[in-house]
Amino acid sequence: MKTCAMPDWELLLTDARIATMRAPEDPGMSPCAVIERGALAVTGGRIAWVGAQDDLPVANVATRRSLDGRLVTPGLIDCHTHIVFAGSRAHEFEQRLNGASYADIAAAGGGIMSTVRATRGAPAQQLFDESAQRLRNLIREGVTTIEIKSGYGLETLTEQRMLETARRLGQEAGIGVVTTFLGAHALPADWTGTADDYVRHVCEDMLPALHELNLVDAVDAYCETVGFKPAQVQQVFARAAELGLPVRLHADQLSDTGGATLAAEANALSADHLEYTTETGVGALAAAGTVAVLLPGAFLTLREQQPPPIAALRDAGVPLALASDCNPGTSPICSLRAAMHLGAALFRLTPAECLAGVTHNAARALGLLHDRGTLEPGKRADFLIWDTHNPAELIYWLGLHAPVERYVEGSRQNNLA
Ligand code: DI6
Ligand code: FE
Repeated sequence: MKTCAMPDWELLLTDARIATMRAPEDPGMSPCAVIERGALAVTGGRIAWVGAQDDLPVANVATRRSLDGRLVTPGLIDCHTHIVFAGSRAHEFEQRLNGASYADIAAAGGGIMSTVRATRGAPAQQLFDESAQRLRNLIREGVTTIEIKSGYGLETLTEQRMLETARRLGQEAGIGVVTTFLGAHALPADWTGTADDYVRHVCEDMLPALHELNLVDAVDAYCETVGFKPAQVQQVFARAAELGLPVRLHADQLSDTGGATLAAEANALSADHLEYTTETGVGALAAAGTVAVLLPGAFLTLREQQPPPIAALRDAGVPLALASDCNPGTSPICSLRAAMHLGAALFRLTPAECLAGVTHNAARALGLLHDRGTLEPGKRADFLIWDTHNPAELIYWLGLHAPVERYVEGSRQNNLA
């Protein structure tokens, strides 16, 4: 009779409270069910076994350790960031506190173009060093995968340098990086042609060249009155589709431009911001399975009054993700834990929804849920061990409860300098 060989595990952690963040069988159940006395086994950078300790199979285990009841979650995923840029816009922050609007500052040559000028002028090492400081902060909080956008070059060479910097950050920090091309972020002030000419340049020159260099994992655009029109975004999305690249969209942030519907019609992985998305947009997102990425940092910084239609999105079953949107203009918040707290405090998400928003649903927004975002056998062994027992503490507290241990692909990450 064939006896099944005993599994060989490199690491077995026991006596843990494990929030696997896998989808509940019953959609009405919390996404943050905790295995009270759980065990987690790791081999070859992947999760080999996870479950109730009483159900553990007999196995050959190289290293076994008790966690004495500590909480274990999947690594955190920041699915919407602009962390690669040079320069500072702190002076604009003061101007806005003194009453100047975001549009006034942009019209006076500030705003995105201020960061574009600084980024174009920054040598690669300076761009890397300034961005690495922001990444270290996010990793210290437990980020194990991060999405990083271009969009402060608005011409090919600087967009290339931004995306190369993003790739290098992932390699040197040892975490997952997903790059997103955002050439359609703003019309560059020095562009001599029309917006349509610039969009054609994005589609015919910039995107193909950067894709050829294997620097682009997804394509994004800023669909907004101060950004690009739906018809222009559709051109960018059509080009992305020709190149076999997935899309995501900055949608309905400052006005209802039909961005959510446009994203859904393009089968976008995600539609992001959504403050002004209507019932029609919500229905389109639900039908397409597009993830709603909520960005409360920008909502807070811009002192927005209208939150996204959270209840409608929830009732329609649209997956809700949360991200830092870390950027120098509208979300100078280099903290995914702050985004989790603001998701609850400003958007009334539950603590369980906030944690699902930076794990399970964030992985889905990046098209990576098959590989990470939950603690399930076969997935990347990206996980965190916390100094608290209760997941809600991670949303409730700002500035408290850093992970005491961080694992990426089963390897413990060294403490950050
Ligand atoms: N939406 C935003 O809030 C940021 N970009 C975007 O598409 C603004 C970025 C900046 O102001 O630098
Ligand atoms: Fe953004």
